[in-house]
Amino acid sequence: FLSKPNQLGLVAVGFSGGQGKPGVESAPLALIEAGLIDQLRDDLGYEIYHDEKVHFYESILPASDPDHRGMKKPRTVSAVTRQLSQQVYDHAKEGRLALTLGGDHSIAIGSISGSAKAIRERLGREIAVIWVDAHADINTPELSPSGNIHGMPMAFLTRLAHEEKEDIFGWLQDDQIVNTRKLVYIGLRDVDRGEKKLLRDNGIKAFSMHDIDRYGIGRVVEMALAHIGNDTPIHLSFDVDALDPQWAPSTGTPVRGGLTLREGDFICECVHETGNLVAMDLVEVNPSLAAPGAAETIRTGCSLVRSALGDTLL
Ligand code: B3U
Ligand code: MN
Ligand code: MN
Repeated sequence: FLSKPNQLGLVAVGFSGGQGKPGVESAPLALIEAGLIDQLRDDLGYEIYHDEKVHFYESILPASDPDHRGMKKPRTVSAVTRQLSQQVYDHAKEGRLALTLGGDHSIAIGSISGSAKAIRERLGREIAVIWVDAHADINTPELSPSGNIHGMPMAFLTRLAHEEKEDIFGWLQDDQIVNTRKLVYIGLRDVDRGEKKLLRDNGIKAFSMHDIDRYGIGRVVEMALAHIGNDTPIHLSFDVDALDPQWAPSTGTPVRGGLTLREGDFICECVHETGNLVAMDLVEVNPSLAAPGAAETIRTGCSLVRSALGDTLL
């Protein structure tokens, strides 16, 4: 599905406004300083398209941003994701693989809407989303226990949540929306009551840690890929908190009982092997939390991206 499979479009997003803890905005620089871009260029052979900066979007942030429907910083998150959507679209429209380094998970509203639109225009196809996370991030504003928009991106991307106001995600057009049948979760273990009902009522496919214990990661990935179909462009949205805190302690909402590093890398390797990956997000690395574990978490993040982009063990 990529017309230029060896070109990688990179967007570094220094954004933390989808949740309350500062520090996650410094992850893109930390990942780059750990050598991620060099590894992708020198070891995996990608031609990297990157504007050489981390975006903080200072010039487009609203002066005032009161809560709306319980959402915190709705206009800020909306403005940033709208801009990011265009950036990812510009890469994906060229037929490049689009890699977004966050930032908190609210930025997926931008990255996924951008790749969905580009793939529709370029190929007339719907993308599938593989969402790897401890959390389902599909709260509607009314269901959300926190008001943090990083717990809501999949609700807006599927239109389970809708808002008319142009400056609060009203800019999302039909061609940027994801079909609930093309969404699959892996790694869930901290899902809110309202989200569970939403997943059930809408028949959304989800593999929890329980499923991974029961079937093993091999069969779970097989079933997840079978669900979306083997001829479908894939956007992989990877929240580092899917991994056990042992491997990714420096993240805003760590949840025990998660994936091992190998299980995380394995998911990414299998997605790469499909040949259908068109875009990836890596989010929720927060180098300022659990400071002793920051370096470990950054290493984990680099490993996940390399695995999805074609690094192999042999
Ligand atoms: N589901 C909760 C908690 C949460 C979601 N995503 C993260 N935490 N990282 C919420 O606030 O929506
Ligand atoms: Mn998430
Ligand atoms: Mn999460």
